Amino acid sequence: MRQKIQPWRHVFKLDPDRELGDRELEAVCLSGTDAILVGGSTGVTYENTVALLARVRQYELPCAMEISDLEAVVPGFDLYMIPMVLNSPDTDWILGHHRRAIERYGSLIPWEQLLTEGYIVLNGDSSVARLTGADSSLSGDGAAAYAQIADKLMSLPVVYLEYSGAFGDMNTVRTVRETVEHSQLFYGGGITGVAEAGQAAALCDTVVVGNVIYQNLQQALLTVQAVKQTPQIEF
Ligand code: 1GP
Repeated sequence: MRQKIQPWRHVFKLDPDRELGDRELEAVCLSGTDAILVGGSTGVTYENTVALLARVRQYELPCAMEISDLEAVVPGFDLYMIPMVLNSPDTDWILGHHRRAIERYGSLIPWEQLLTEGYIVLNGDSSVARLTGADSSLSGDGAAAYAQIADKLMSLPVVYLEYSGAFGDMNTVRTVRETVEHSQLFYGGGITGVAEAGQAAALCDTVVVGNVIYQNLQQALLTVQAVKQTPQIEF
């Protein structure tokens, strides 16, 4: 793996709006994953985020929050991931909410704990696509152009290919991979087992696994080693 800002290869994304039992949470946190990312597109509140953070804090792994709603920002995470949805036509999702956050919180913002993600939303049926109106009908070259805006024009630390809920087009992911030089490339979406985990891991720096935790925990746990044992293809 190339030297990246976060040495994370595998991340589990937990949704504060979904139920996960104590035993299941323990299995997730002791699975060998590199970090827990707390976030979701809908139903995330201050209360359910605090509650989930407190439970994850029983374990030693890093816990980051991906901010999607200003009202739900909770202090105490190790890191805050800030999405800028580059392929949304609504500038609120690129910098509008961000401007309001800075106006509201100003000097309270722990800048050194923030990591900006150049989000490219590629599954039109996902909640995040509906919420942001993202143009997810992009070709590989279109997605790669947005990725280069993040990587080369904006120097964002992270490019996040977000297929939430559906496994992505690996040709598109490959095209993006070929063009991203500096940003850490995250992939998330539709990983339900080791085969998909391995494919995404070959092309991306960091693989995010979400939904399957709630659908088939055993398969979810197997993705950890699948990702970690897969070498990245060098381009
Ligand atoms: C969602 O990218 C993550 O934000 C992971 O996607 O839930 O489909 O695994 P899944």
